[in-house]
Amino acid sequence: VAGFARVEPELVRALEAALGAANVTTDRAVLEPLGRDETEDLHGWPEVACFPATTEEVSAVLRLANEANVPIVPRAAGSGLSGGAVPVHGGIVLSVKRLDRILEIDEENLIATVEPGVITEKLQQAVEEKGLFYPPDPASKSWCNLGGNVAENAGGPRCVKYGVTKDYVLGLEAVLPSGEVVKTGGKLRKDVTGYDLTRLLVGSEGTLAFLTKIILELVPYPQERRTLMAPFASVREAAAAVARVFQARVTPCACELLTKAAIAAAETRIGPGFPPEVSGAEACLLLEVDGSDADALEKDFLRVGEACLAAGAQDVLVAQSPERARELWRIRRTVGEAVKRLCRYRELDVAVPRSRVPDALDAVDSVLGPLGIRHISYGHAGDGNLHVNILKDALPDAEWTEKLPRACAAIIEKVVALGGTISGEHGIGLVQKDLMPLQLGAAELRLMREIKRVFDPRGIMNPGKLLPDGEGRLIARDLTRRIC
Ligand code: LAC
Ligand code: ZN
Repeated sequence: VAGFARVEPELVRALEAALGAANVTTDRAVLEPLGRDETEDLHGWPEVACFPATTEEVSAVLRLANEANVPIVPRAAGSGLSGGAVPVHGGIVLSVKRLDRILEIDEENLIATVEPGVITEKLQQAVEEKGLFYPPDPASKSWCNLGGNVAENAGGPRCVKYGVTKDYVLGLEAVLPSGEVVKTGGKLRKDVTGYDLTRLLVGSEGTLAFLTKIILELVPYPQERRTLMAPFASVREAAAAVARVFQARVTPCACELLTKAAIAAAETRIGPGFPPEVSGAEACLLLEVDGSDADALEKDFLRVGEACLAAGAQDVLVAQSPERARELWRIRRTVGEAVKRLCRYRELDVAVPRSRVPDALDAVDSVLGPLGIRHISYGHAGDGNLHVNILKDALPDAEWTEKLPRACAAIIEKVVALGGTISGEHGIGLVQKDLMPLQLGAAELRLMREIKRVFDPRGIMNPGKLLPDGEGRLIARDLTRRIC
């Protein structure tokens, strides 16, 4: 894609005419926070921010941007962890802030229709009041937006039983860079008419279109739940126990692996909260089972606990009340943020088949150990999804910059060899795009580039994200082999 145009005063005036002057700003104090998300070390500057309130207004902005060849960066809450919302080429940040209505909770069809700016937990609370459940629960659920969740195909602890965001999106309304409005899917659980454009747009990280309406499937709210913790004497044992839990033929609604360092980081930040037997152990599994039948749940709960003990757990502790369970989950949800405040870091978000979680952890150790680089890894082990936080600690800047890309590439090569993937839930965005050729072949990458061109011929939608910059411009494979 050739260079983009700058945002000229004439374009700002046209945007103001379309949205009203109050909903368009070039004020640097407003633009500054819109230049970053939750990914460390990244900051861009949008030239102008737009706050549309209707699909028609979104369409007007996209049409103007496309005609002027100016980048559009869709923006929801900015909770992303791969730099997807960072405006690296300037241009227009197009916010979902005023598109924040729950349009309908259809209790006959168990379907919600929302605008992209609705806070995830707000929808969850609204449907829960009606005995319904929207399960995907990213750690940032109290402030992230459904539009961002759909754009990134967000996950979370409960996805191990209930599936990730894409499993709930039945339909979308989206605006193409041309300004055309497209509708995909509908209030339909069965719909095989043509290519599945819904699935294509989910997880497209704002690089294809701007989402204006989302149709989401709901399920009955599971009234009963039990939360348990199993401490282990080693990370390896805890990791190996994960597959054993599922072999007991129970699907827990969460199966999280936490290491001692991960727990310590969270407890240092918000105060102690885990039982001492757990915080003192090398690692633990945080598990939850849920359902609507208390007796059946009790059986599942016992099977999970027994599977942990059979796999070598030092103990199995049960949260005594819903309040206690909530406290444990609050600590779990703080881990990511707490680890990221320790020092400079780079996070990988790999996923492997769950039985390979111990091998994935070994792979990380085998690459970082010899380099003397520490990592804090934790996450959705039941999904085989680990957040590997590689810590800079006191490593000099030059060494960090030199070693980090090769270490990341070496880890990803090993993960891919285990049947794994670069990103389980945080997306590719800016920080992982150069790793893509380690997993995808030339044909797959070509298809993705061509899909991008069909939706967005001028390349204005969230430029610089998801796809690697140039064919073959990657860290040489031999080089990565050399260090591991
Ligand atoms: C978590 C987020 C960071 O699982 O995905 O903590
Ligand atoms: Zn996560």
